[in-house]
Amino acid sequence: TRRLKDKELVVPIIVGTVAFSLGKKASESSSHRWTVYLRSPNNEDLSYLVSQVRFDLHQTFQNPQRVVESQPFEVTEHGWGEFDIIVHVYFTLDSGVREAILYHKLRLYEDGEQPGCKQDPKKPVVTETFEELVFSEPRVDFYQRITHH
Ligand code: SLL
Repeated sequence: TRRLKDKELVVPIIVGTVAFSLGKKASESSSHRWTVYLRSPNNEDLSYLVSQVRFDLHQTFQNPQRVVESQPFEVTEHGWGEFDIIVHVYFTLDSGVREAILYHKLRLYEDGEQPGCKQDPKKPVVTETFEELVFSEPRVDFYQRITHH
């Protein structure tokens, strides 16, 4: 299929984490419950563009490569430490693009808080990384489908 030589398609996207302290229910290997997610800035369903997401967690997790094949693109876990999550975003076939790789640091503590400090279990720590997915010289059909969806 033909490509649009002088065009690029830019899609804003967000990777985020939300973490809750387990408070009194905490154990040594599980001080927090957290969720990592891929979302659209306006929270629209991403299925028109994203076919699958793989979240690569720290090697201390069982089966650290977590594949999510439908909305919502998110993984919830229990853990004790912060680390960089690698997010592989796979696109619908008509994009002609295999994947994009994004990074987001899981934060369990606010700035200035020390690991092990007392945290309110009702108060989440939320951080988000804003990204732009750029499809340069997009396929004609793909470009029209995405811009008109
Ligand atoms: C550190 N860079 O060394 C970090 C790594 C890894 C956190 C943190 C595993 C939980 C489980 C978990 O939370 N790993 O055992 O299921 O501090």
